[in-house]
Amino acid sequence: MKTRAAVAFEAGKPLEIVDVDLEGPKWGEVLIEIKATGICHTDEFTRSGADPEGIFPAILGHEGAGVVVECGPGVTSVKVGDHVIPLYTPECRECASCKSQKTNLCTAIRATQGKGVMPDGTSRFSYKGETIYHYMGCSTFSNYTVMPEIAVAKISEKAAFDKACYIGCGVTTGVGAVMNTAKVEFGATAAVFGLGGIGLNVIQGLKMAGADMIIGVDLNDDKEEWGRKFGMTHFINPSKGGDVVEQIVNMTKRGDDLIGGADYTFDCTGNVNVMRQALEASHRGWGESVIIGVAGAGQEIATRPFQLVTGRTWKGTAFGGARGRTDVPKIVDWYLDGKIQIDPMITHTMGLEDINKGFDLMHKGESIRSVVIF
Ligand code: NAD
Ligand code: AHE
Ligand code: ZN
Repeated sequence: MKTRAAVAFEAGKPLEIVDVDLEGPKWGEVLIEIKATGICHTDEFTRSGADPEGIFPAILGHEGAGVVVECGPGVTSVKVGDHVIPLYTPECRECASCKSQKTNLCTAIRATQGKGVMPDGTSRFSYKGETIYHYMGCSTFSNYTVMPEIAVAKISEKAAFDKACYIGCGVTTGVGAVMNTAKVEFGATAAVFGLGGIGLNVIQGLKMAGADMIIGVDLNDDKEEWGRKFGMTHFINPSKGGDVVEQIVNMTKRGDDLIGGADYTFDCTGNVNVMRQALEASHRGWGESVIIGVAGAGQEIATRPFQLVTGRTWKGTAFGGARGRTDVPKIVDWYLDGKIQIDPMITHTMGLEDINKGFDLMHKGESIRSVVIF
């Protein structure tokens, strides 16, 4: 079949909207009609050429929601008509990682996913006879896509696609980093670096967990109002001067604690210097710093080992530690029950033809999430 898609033909170039060829689902795969997709900074990271795993030409997009329209042979867990969210972190429930119950990082199809192909080693997409690669196993910047059934979460039909899609990455990543990775406790102090589509969800997760002090850090002053909407209690703009680590350490001294430092810090920028600040702003002896941001090829993190010797822990999280098929339907229900907010964070919607405008808005710091509606 033909499907309309935004194709990244080359790194660093705008996406091009063309009709590509799509083969139907093979064994264990489903064809999904994507109804809406968010634009995450990770899509920009790969489009820009910074992703060491970036492959071109490819159809990017990994934050979608849609409907199953065809099932390949052997598919048992979903059926035609089911509303689903594609999962860039699948959940096979059979690999050593899934069975360990220690991680959400299912390894069943990671190798082929990283090479832009389906588990049988081939792509379902082509254009004028040339292969177009899949992205993060999802390629939600296409009106139709093919996914392995282990990489789709069946969700409530009550959730609107243009909101539910955000649970496919941003919401789950932010809220999950707090709940699953950091396991933040009631009364904790926290600092969130980068108040974009991910950072604001970390803030709403911290609020739900009952954190006392939630410090937001961003270079863009407009983000102060955004952070406060979701529970941020203090704001720092590091470009206004002063040492951000020192400021956080001083702000978090409580009672007879003369040392200071946040119990939990989160990097949601992808900047390795910020990651260091986040670690060093966490409390001596017990502070935990969670890296969410994704850094470009060749970049590395650094700190004095003494920071870890003195009891700080550096952690990372992918998809907020969520097990997609199990946890994503529950997060959709939280949204439907009013436990988490999504609507205000979707600041812009557009048709596929205008997808590059969504990337421009992200660059200008004017959007929180742009959502493409098919
Ligand atoms: P975004 O562009 O919406 O937000 C980034 C925010 O960081 C902006 O508000 C920006 O002003 C701020 N910022 C940039 N540099 C800063 C600095 N030096 N100090 C303070 N603030 C700064 O991006 P997003 O969609 O929220 O994604 C954030 C990061 O998380 C990206 O690196 C993305 O690739 C990554 N990400 C990771 C996962 C995961 O599973 N680990 C999931 C989704 C996104
Ligand atoms: N390809 C990059 C790494 C990109 C990355 O870390 N991706 C996150 C999800 S970001 C979603 O917006 C992730 O899930 N990582 C785990 C995995 O297995 O990819 C690189 O540096 O090579
Ligand atoms: Zn993402």
